[in-house]
Amino acid sequence: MANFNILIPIITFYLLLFPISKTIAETDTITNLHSLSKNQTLVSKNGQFELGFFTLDNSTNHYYLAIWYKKIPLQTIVWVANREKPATNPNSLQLIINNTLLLGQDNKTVLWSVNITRKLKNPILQLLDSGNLVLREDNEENKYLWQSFDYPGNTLLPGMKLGKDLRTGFERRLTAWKNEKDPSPGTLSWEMDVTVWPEPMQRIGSMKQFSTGAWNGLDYASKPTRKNLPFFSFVYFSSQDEVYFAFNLENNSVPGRIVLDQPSYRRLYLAWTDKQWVIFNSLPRVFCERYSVCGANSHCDWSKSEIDACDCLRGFRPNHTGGCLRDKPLNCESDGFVKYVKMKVPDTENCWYLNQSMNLDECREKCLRNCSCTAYANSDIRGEGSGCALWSGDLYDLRILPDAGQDLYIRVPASELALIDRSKEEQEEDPEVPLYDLSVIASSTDNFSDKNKLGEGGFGSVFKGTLENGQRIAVKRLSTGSGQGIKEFKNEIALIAKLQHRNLVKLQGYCIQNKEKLLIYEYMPNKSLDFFIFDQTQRMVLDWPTRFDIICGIARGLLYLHQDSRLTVIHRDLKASNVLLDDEMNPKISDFGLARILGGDQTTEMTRRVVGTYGYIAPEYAIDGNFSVKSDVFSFGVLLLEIVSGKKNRGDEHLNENTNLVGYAWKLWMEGRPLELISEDIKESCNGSEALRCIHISFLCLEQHPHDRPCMSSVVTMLGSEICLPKPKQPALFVGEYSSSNKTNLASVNELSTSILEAR
Ligand SMILES: *[C@@H]1O[C@H](CO)[C@@H](O)[C@H](O)[C@H]1NC(C)=O
Ligand SMILES: *[C@@H]1O[C@H](CO)[C@@H](O)[C@H](O)[C@H]1NC(C)=O
Ligand SMILES: *[C@@H]1O[C@H](CO)[C@@H](O)[C@H](O)[C@H]1NC(C)=O
Ligand SMILES: *[C@@H]1O[C@H](CO)[C@@H](O)[C@H](O)[C@H]1NC(C)=O
Ligand SMILES: *[C@@H]1O[C@H](CO)[C@@H](O)[C@H](O)[C@H]1NC(C)=O
Ligand SMILES: *[C@@H]1O[C@H](CO)[C@@H](O)[C@H](O)[C@H]1NC(C)=O
Ligand SMILES: *[C@@H]1O[C@H](CO)[C@@H](O)[C@H](O)[C@H]1NC(C)=O
Ligand SMILES: *[C@@H]1O[C@H](CO)[C@@H](O)[C@H](O)[C@H]1NC(C)=O
Ligand SMILES: *[C@@H]1O[C@H](CO)[C@@H](O)[C@H](O)[C@H]1NC(C)=O
Ligand SMILES: *[C@@H]1O[C@H](CO)[C@@H](O)[C@H](O)[C@H]1NC(C)=O
Ligand SMILES: *[C@@H]1O[C@H](CO)[C@@H](O)[C@H](O)[C@H]1NC(C)=O
Ligand SMILES: CC(=O)N[C@H]1CO[C@H](CO)[C@@H](O)[C@@H]1O
Repeated sequence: MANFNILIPIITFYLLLFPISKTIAETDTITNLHSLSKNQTLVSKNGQFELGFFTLDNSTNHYYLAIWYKKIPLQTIVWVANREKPATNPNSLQLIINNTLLLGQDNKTVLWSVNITRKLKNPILQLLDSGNLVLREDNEENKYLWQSFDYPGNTLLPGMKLGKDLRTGFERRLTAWKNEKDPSPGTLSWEMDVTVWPEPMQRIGSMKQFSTGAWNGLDYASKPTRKNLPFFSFVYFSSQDEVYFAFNLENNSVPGRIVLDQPSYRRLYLAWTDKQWVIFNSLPRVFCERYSVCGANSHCDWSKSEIDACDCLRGFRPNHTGGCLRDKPLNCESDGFVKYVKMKVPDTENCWYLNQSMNLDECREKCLRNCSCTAYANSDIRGEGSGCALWSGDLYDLRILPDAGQDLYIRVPASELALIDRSKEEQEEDPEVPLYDLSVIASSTDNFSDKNKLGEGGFGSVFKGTLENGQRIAVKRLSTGSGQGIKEFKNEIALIAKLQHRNLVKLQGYCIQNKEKLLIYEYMPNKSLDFFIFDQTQRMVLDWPTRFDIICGIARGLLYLHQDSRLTVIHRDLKASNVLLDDEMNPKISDFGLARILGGDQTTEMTRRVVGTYGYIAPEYAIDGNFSVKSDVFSFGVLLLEIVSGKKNRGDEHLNENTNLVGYAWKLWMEGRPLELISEDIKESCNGSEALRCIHISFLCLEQHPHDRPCMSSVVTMLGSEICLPKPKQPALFVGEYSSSNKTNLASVNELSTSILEAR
């Protein structure tokens, strides 16, 4: 057969089977007058399948009546009659049909039986080439009184149905074997959940484990692709009488089956090629396929690494125990919908309405009219899409799929939509940023007098000013020199002005006159974070709850810069002195976007000028000049440790000469006493598990390789909930003293380091 990359040679355990039956005269039927003794088998007409007795382990003397492939030399059991009651006395095993079908032993013990309600005339038991064992009357060729396909074990064969008869309530489901040597039903099962939009569901016990999603007219959204399952094609049937899943094999000369394998808690798609069973697929495959792995009202992005895969739906925020909660309540009539693409639709347990003939507009209307409707989607994605499915309540098990899925519309309050709409308008029309006259600013700051100087930053000095109307402002006087022309400067100003978030300092205006370039910001009365956390007396002001709020605020501000604004803005110089505090101690990030104004190119990762601060700067940025959102995440990691410990990463008087804070924190972590890192001043107000979580998250942010660091949306999620965090590796202990032994590198680093700014 062809070379499939995913072929995995299969399973040795079937080799352990010990067939004990021998065919005497090949026949596919037994009648009323006969019975099948232990050394006899039935063989289907064309020799595809065989029924007989077998043992899994001849040491235990446990015998089972089973069906296996006749043409495949590796004995492969597809069905077992007496799963729960093995026969122990093999010399007296008999299958008797006499108005009933029963497997007895010693003339008294019934190991397995079939109930037939009426008296049969000339009953016949026949093994078909499909692998189906049927009981029928002699003259009724196609009317089965009982069939093994109705009682599946761990294996689904072509032609078998997995689903429910809606008239009688009769259900066909798969249950895995307990283990390789015990075919009795295990905990892993697969069945059709009959909701208004039926969905096949795999469970461990009663817990949902995995679903490919409901049938969308074309397929199951999240099933393996054609490439991975070349021989299998799927069938979905739904009527008033019956709902089921089934599969066909595209090439009849290649046997294939689907098996629930409890040791690995997977569903395997197996085909017989090259003289062995090969696994063509094994589900669930990836993190995102675990049932609702991100919790309620969130989605899992298949294309992202595990640590970044989960995110709340728009209009929701992380819940403390996992999953997401609505940010603001719905208003009913005035609500709107956010569209998601390439989605596996939510678990249909909360789907309350399905109509195959409605169109999308009617669907939206119907959802909007019912205040408890939370989402809608087409139920059939063929062509332009048709049909309508509506959900209520919390939404579970949403995935963003790489190459499948469909559009899904999630209800949000109008205010949330306004945020999205406004940014659309902004794209067309840039907001006016007020231009101030230099004389106005000069007089508001007493001609940039030293007494009004608030600080000296990387990009120039900052002054406090008071406008004539009494409004206070902060003026950043950019150090000129290189930089850009007036037009580029104005463009950048317009872009920065668009970045508006409650955790960012707001740009109020600018001034460009003579050789001055000034940025006018809202004034922050409570200075910057470093003023508090590193100061012997001021640090008392910030108790743990305040610090935790500040941490979460910084994370949200940074997330906005990286992801939620229309631009991707990399801060490049995040540090305690760039986090300002308003009158309620809310953190506001400052100096964002300045690297752009000063000529850095954000769109290419390489820049010749390294902007940043010793102690905060990520190694790949310092050494190679590579910056990305992940270098900001690194700086955030350092800041997190500083806020928790009240110590500076670099040059703290309380730390040993040879260690920095990151190294010290890692040492405590490895020694199992991370809580000793917590600043003495906040020990009383401190919530240990929150602090521990912060320390843990900081190590994830400080990973050596940018790819291993989480993105800010994951950081926000991790801060806000008690989800399990991955184990951190040793963080990059880099603080600006380059220990690289690579001479070439050292030379270029020394050049770069002249422009790396010393922390204030
Ligand atoms: C099969 O078993 C029956 C009873 O156990 C015995 O009478 C018969 O001789 C056996 N036949 C063969 C071919 O072993
Ligand atoms: C099973 O039976 C075979 C043949 O009788 C014997 O060689 C083998 O050792 C037995 N295996 C076990 C595990 O008892
Ligand atoms: C089959 O059923 C008939 C009548 O119920 C009974 O007389 C007969 O003994 C049964 N045969 C066997 C083999 O059980
Ligand atoms: C089973 O019953 C039949 C008929 O009653 C008898 O001939 C046979 O010896 C019994 N077999 C055993 C193992 O008890
Ligand atoms: C057959 O009927 C008996 C008595 O009604 C019941 O206990 C048994 O579970 C039934 N067996 C099957 C396989 O349905
Ligand atoms: C079906 O499988 C057989 C055996 O592997 C192969 O020779 C044949 O080309 C296949 N047919 C098709 C249509 O793929
Ligand atoms: C949020 O968490 C609480 C427990 O802290 C839980 O009771 C509630 O169901 C969760 N809400 C959602 C939507 O998951
Ligand atoms: C489905 O929608 C169509 C079009 O709106 C409507 O005429 C029909 O009555 C609906 N069917 C059901 C079962 O609600
Ligand atoms: C509104 O939705 C709920 C499900 O959340 C459903 O039970 C109810 O029947 C719907 N009401 C109308 C008028 O469709
Ligand atoms: C401000 O300072 C500049 C020189 O630094 C000087 O030329 C100017 O006259 C001063 N203006 C005021 C109002 O003090
Ligand atoms: C040293 O740096 C050069 C240039 O970046 C690189 O090609 C080389 O692999 C490095 N050597 C070591 C030992 O890191
Ligand atoms: C701790 C601290 O300095 N808090 C101040 C923050 O700013 C407000 C408004 O100026 C003051 O009232 C607080 O005292």
